[in-house]
Amino acid sequence: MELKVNGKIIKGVGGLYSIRLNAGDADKLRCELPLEGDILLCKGRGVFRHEKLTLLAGDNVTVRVDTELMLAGDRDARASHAKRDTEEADAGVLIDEVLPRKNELIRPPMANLDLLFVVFAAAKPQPILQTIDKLITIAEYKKLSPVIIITKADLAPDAAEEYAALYRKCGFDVFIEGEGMDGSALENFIRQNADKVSAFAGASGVGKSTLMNRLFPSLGLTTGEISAKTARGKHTTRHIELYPLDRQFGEGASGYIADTPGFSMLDFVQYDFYTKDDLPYVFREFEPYIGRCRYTKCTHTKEEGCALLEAVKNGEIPKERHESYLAFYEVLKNKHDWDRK
Ligand SMILES: Nc1nc2c(ncn2[C@@H]2O[C@H](COP(=O)(O)OP(=O)(O)O)[C@@H](O)[C@H]2O)c(=O)[nH]1
Ligand SMILES: [Mg+2]
Ligand SMILES: [Zn+2]
Repeated sequence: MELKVNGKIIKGVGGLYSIRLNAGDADKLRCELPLEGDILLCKGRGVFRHEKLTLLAGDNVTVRVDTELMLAGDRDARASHAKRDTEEADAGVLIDEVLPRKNELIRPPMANLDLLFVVFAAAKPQPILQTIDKLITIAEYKKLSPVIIITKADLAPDAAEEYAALYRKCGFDVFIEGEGMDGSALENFIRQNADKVSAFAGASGVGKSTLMNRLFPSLGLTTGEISAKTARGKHTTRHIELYPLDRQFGEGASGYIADTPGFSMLDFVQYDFYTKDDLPYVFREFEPYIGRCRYTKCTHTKEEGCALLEAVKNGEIPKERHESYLAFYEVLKNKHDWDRK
């Protein structure tokens, strides 16, 4: 018998995807098969490759299950969770269809996000505001609400407060975190958004995995692999993985939270997501000033009578943010041939 069931890609490594089935569909499958848990391991149809369709963590998919083939498959492999997490797909299971995406990101590569936590450290590594602003503006452009998290405040409490003030002034929600600090405000925020799909994004080493482990110990316990120890003894996240929030908050929580491997500055600057015409609109604190400049074609870089430059001078817009704007403008102004991602 052939069955079609729906679920979400929660992890993809080397062309092998972990699909978490929707609750009703997992039940449907369990009527036919001795399925343990609600995760299927499978590949995508070959046609996806031909169409150059990259399956992403967060994708909602339809999976085709041949129950006879699956039953005939290696049951021992299915019984052992450890083995299941290795390279073998379940027999008779294939991703058949990818449902339309609400949005997609290339860095980190994910689909259907509601919220993006932009994470940076108050120190170690020293934040590069341009990188942070780039991530924020991409999130704004894709219409996923960016929320700022400043980590390692224990190492540089004053710097953490200054960065927080800067981004709060622009109208963002900001959370300050650090070793030995009370993370309950952020935990509450995530609990209130437990029906959403969110991700922790930011450069590697800023403390994303550490924070996730601290806030959501039950996610770590059930998966045991939020931070895998490498030979060097460092915690690294090698791939994106979505963690179901019901593990932490109980059945009503239908959302997911993702840890991502982060990115290097180099990965990041290669991608152009929006044009220079979009640029003023992806800085939310610029909004009240747009349309008030002397020249209708004002670029807000150096013109006389620019309302935005005036606001920077008066301290209404943080000058660091306008510096990011200028830097992005410089890159974007010479580009004509957009490969929008
Ligand atoms: N002092 C301090 N160190 C931290 C904090 N969070 C993470 N670290 C350290 O920073 C390093 C990188 O953390 P990790 O969570 O792997 O960063 P990720 O790459 O963003 O996931 C590790 O050595 C952590 O122990 C923090 O709040 N305070
Ligand atoms: Mg990590
Ligand atoms: Zn202007």
